[in-house]
Order: sequence, then C-alpha cells, then structure tokens
Amino acid sequence: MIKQIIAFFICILLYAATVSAQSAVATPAENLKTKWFREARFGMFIHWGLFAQHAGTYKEKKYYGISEWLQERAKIPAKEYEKFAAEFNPVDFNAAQWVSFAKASGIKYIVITAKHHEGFAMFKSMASAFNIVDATPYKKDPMKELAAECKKAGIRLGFYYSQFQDWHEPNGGGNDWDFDNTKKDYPVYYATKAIPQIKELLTNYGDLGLIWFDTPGDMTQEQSKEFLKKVKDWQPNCLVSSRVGNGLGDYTDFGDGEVPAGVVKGPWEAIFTHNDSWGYSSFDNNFKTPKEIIRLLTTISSKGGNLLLNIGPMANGKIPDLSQKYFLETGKWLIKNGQSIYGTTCSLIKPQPWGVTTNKPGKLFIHIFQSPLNGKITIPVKGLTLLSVYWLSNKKPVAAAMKSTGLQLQLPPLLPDTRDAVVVVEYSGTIVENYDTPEVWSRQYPEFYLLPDYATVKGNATISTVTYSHYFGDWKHAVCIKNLQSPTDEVSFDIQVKEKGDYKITLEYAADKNSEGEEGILEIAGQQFPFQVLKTGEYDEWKPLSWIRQTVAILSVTQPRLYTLKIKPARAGRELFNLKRIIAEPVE
Ligand code: FHN
Repeated sequence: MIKQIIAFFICILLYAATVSAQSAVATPAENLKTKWFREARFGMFIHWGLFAQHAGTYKEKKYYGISEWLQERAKIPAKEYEKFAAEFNPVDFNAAQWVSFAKASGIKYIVITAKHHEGFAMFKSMASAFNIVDATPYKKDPMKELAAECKKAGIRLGFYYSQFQDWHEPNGGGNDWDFDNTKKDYPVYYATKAIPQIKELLTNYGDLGLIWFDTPGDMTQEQSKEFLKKVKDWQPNCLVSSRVGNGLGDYTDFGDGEVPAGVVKGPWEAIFTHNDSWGYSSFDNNFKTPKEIIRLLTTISSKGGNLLLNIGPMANGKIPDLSQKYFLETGKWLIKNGQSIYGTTCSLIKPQPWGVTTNKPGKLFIHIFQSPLNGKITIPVKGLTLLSVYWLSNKKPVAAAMKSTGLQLQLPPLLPDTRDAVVVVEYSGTIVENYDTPEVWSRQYPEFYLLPDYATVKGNATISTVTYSHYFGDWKHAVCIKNLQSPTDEVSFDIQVKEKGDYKITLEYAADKNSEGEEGILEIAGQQFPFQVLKTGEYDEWKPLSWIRQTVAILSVTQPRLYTLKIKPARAGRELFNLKRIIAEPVE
C-alpha cells in the first residue's frame, strides 16, 4: 500500500514537472529579435548526455519510452549515477560532421542539451565538477567545438538547460529518491549551480540564438523573471523559450509532440522526437519517415510555426543511422522546395482536401499531398492576377486560371513528388485571410476529414487538445470537440458537396464509461441520424487512448450544393465524447 501511495505521488510530481512545461502560454508578439527564429522554420534538437550510454537499458531491463529519464525511472542514486561519467568517452564525436549533416538536412538552428535533468554538464563548468571535461576520460568540451562549427556554417546555436530539475543536486528539483523534497532549498540551487552555469553558457560560447529552458516545475514568477533577466543581461539578443515558466519567454513552445489547432500568430515552435525517445534508445525503431517529416514541417509552417525535430546521438558521438538517412532525405526535398518553407508566413486559408498553403509577398505556395482523380484543384482565393504558375522543384509550368470559385489548377497525372509537390503561384493583388470557406466534398478523393480546428461550436462545446501517451513520456495530442452535453451544445461544419451520390459519414472518437450509452444526433440535409456512443476505454493521460471509427450515416446527395452538418446530444446528459474528426467517404 505504501508503495502504491509513493508511486501515486511520484506520478503527480512527474505530471507537474512535464505537464506544467507543456501548457501553452499566450503567444508573445513578434519583434526584430525573433525575426531570424520565425524565418528559420526547421531546427534540430539534440538530446545528448550520460543517459546515452545506457541507451534505454539498465541492469538488463529495457525502459521503453524516453531514455533520458532512466535515472528517475530506475531510481538510480545520484552517487551511483555520477560514476557513469568515468565511462563516458564520445571519441567519435565530430562537430564538423554533425554540423555539415545538419546543414545538408536543411536545418537553420540547433538546440543541444547543455545540461538535462540528470544534472551533468556537457560543457566545462567551474560551477560543478560533474561536467564532461572534469569528470570523463574524454576531457574535452564538445559544446566549444559545436559552437565554432555552427558559427562557420551560419547555423544558430541554442543551449537546452534544465533550470529546475537537477537529479544530481540535493536542492535541485525532481530527485526525491535521494533527497527529501520538503528539505530542498531551490534558491540555493539556482544561485550556486543553475545561474552560474547559464552565465558560463552565455559568456563562453559566442553569440547564442536561444536558451531552451525546460520543466519549470515549482519556479515562482519572480524566479522565472530572474532567469530571463540574467539571460538578457549577458546576451540581450538571445531568445528564451516559454518553458522558462510562468507565461514568460520570447516565443511559445507547445507540448512535446503537439501541433496546435489552426493558425497561431506570433513566434512558436512544435517539438517532436524522431522516434519515441529524446535520448538515444537502442531498441526504439519508430522513426518518422521522410514523407512524415516533410508533411509535418509543411503543416507546421502553414500554421505559422517552426519544427524543432530531435535526434538522440549515441554515447560515442554517432548519430543513429535512420536519423541520418531520413533527415538527409528531408534536406534533399528542402534543396528543391525550401523557398516554400523558410521565411514564409502562415496559410491564409484553411487546409484543403489536397493539402495546405504557405505565403510570401506576391507568392502563394500550394503544397499538394494528394491529387484528385481528375487533377483539378480549386484554391479558395479571389481577385488575383496570375503572373506565373509553376512547380517549385523543376520550374515547369502548371495550367492555372482564376475562376469565380477561386484559383483553379489542372495537375498532371504524375506529381513531381508524392510526399509534397509544391506549386508556386506568382501573382499581383491581395489574398484576404479567410478561414470561413466551406469544406469541400468531392468524389475525386477517396475520403475527406472534417477536423475540429475550424469547426463552429455553440453552447458549451469546445475545441480542445486531449493529451495522452504511448510509452513513458512519449506524449501525443489530439485536437478534439469536447463538452457536448445538452442539445444546445453543438458542433457544425458547412460543406460544399460537389457531386451527386452517396457519402458514408463516420465519426472518429474516444469515449470512457461516463459517456458510454449516451445518444447523439448527426443532422444534415434536413435528416437526423441518431447514434449511441460506445466506450473505447478509460482516459488516463499516461496511457494510450483508443479511438473508434463508427459509421453513423449515409447521405444520398441528389443535388450538389451547400449543406450544414451538425452534431449534438439527443438530450441533456453526460459528455458525448472526444471527437477527433468526421470522415466522409464517397460510396462506390
Ligand atoms: O522532461 C523533458 C524531456 O526529457 C525532454 O527534454 C522534453 C523535450 O521537450 N522536455 C521535457 C518534457 O517536456
């Protein structure tokens, strides 16, 4: 029983540490200092530290999930963990190779863990002997070499610094298996280690692009402000991530693995692992493919943000093969298509069945993920004079015309790239921001998704992010429609149906026992389709969330026109579900 109670409190602590770091803050305004950051779009996160040596396994046990949390998960005493430094010898580390790899991958900035929660400094520090120069046989400072190579290559360098959690220090946050939480004096830790080390990072490595703080935990507003002020004192142009805590910072970091709903104005970053771990794990093979990375980068750019994508180098300094291969493949795509990503601004229209858009003055970039059967796509923009329309990768022209319904393109049967083929439209005129256009259903596509991002909600219904995880610390997020509890709570979508025929309508959702058996109604074209909610599982942020696809209607369209689809509870009761999307499929 005592064990269970302890486990419960550890979970609460972990939750507070990671979740407080993840909650979105109001997006700071853009200014001259953040200009480079907003234009960069693609950064490389590097999680490297003593944890890389174990690669996710300790005493023959595999710890699935984020490997840099090994010390905490295996409750390794700080004194024992300290000894791992004697074995850490990254002889294959080559800063020039890392940076040329980053450059070839199309990366514009690098953020590396100068000190993660384990408390080990990957740089020479006078503030703590637990550092790579003084405590390992390697005896060199890899951050010095990296800073020099980044400078040569014109890549901005940022340091990740865990300012609250430090499992090595009696007064640092997070380690309650060695040190009594109630006896901790956090200000002593800040004054004797965190602030002096941040000073070292900001004064010994040249100009930094940013300091990436993380998991502010118990920090007060005053303490977060003090960290921010110190950074600005030492380097006024160095940006600070929002995880300095308490709503502060120069730009917003969303939760790990989170892409926010819709377009977000102001500088921000989405943070993703390449597989399911930040630190190196020898048995984690769930690597995002080049297609997944390219589409993620494009989607995030179209929402106005940056992608900071992680690699977890091995203890010897080598970068895992699949990270090398897939980042470089992304780089090849960026060589041809980078103009449609770097320095662009967010989409002015909502995502379409064929893909998304990004913008530059006088240029519209159309990212095609999927081509319709007849190759005809319509972009809902009006009043433009077309100057030139061509594929970005090979400059070949694309047939285009302005119609009353929007800009129409005729695509060839074979696209230049099946992952994301980019059409450039050079124009004069103005594209007016408009996210209110109806969704389009057409038999030219195999299926369509109605996503919550641009839904209209009424009553208590909300568009909210639901967070869950697969392996430990491997956070997932889904934007959902929530709080549909009474018939006045409603979600609706306007849909332009292009062709006659039947359409199968399916709801994709998660529901727990509180929602089981509730009844909802889908309304469209004057017809009501009732359905009963099925339980998919209990919600637990630390567990996978199961989603069901439940077909609730077949709509027979005899007249192509504008329809409104609504979903609401049949009667007042408990919440219907977490509705992730609605799928429409032309019946063949
Ligand atoms: O606990 C850390 C985790 O190890 C990793 O560094 C991520 C990266 O965003 N930040 C924390 C969890 O949110």
